[in-house]
Amino acid sequence: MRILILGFEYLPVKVGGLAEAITSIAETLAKLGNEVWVFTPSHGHIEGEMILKFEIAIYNGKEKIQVYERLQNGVRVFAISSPLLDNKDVYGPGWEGMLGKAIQFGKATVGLLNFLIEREGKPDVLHFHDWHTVFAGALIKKYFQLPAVFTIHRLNKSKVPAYYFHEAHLGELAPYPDIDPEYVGAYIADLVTTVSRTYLWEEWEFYKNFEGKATYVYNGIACDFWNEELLENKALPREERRRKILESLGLSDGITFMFIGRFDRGQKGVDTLLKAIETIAHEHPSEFSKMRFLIIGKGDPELESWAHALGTKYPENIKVITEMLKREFTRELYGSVDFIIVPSYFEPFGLVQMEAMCLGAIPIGSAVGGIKDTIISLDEDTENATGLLVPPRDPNALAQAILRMSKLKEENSVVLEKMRQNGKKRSKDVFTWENACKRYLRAYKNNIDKAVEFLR
Ligand code: NHF
Repeated sequence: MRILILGFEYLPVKVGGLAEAITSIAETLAKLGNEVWVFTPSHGHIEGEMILKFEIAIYNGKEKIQVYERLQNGVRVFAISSPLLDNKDVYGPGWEGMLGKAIQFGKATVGLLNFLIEREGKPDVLHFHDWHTVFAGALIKKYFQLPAVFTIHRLNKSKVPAYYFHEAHLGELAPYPDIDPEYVGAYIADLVTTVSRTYLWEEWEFYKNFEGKATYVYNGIACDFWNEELLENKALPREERRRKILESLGLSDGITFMFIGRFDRGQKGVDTLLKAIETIAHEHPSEFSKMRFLIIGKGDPELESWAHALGTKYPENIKVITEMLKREFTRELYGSVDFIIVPSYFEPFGLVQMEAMCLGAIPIGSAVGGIKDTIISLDEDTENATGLLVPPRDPNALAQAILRMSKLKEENSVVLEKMRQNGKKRSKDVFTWENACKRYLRAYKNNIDKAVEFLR
């Protein structure tokens, strides 16, 4: 099949998990024998050969567009460049800049597809990702009528004034003053997918509007990178790796829990973890003295200073790192610590629990979205458990879970070793990009099961 993918992030340009997901989908589809074209804004990453130059009409003026083509791991990547699209702020500059980029990208994709179709014929399917590519997806649907799949990695629920749809030459899709672009994307698509089954049902208020064409396709995890074989100290026993890495961070050895993620107020739940740690420190001081917490990430300044204050209060137990870590070092951490805490309020799929499982760290995660679907909880199935699920936004429940796992660890329980092995197996065998892409290939042909309310 020839597949056209639209993504606002594509590696090496990366803000969050989206770039990893779209790049893995494109490369795996290519590996499975498909011809894959990716259209993406340059965001200042200019690489490859300039293949096309043209102008688009924009705000009563003209904008010069240039397209650069490169071959990246079997995928033809077309980076679209203009003074605005070259801005390094992927989702900006500002809200105006963001919308300007989305519209320019949309109009430019039509010019590029006109050019390619004349030379090579048309793609069999269009696969566009998240709301930023909706203008582009809708324009391609309008001018080329390709079968289209819209994948939502995370609902944004924003509103865009109808004026921008008129500017994008899509006035017919904007009958109200304020329009949610995700509705438009799902409306023009033939199939709408999101990245886990639980997230789809959690957001049924949105997806029910598209019942009959809504379904899910799980992401995968790149086990070739998140792999124990690549650990620097792979020959050492895990406990020894833990001792060494804690020492390098200025901590003595102990039962180690790690959080890694954005410090935000709306999704990742670092506040739930900080409260849970405070509870354990106050109410269970002797257990707390055996615990080590690595809290890694950055974002909201108040959350950062709360974390730092805890780190200063309990320097023997808590290490806070608010700087970007190299992926390789993060891998060493996953391969050394005992537990990973993923306290998200919601999580469409979630990479952290997957990376943890690949490297034998046991996840303790909120029972939401992709976390719930990828972790088999000790409370559900002792034999096949890969981690522990806790209710979201509940610091007391999280504190109890941490105490419980710490006790299991202290008793040197065989249960934990089994969980580690189960997690490695599940991440390697079930959540592969190959499985994800085989399902997308079925989605492209609409040969796929749907979310059905009366069968729920
Ligand atoms: O893993 C890639 C990522 C997800 O849960 C994640 C999210 C955004 O919030 O699909 O997209």
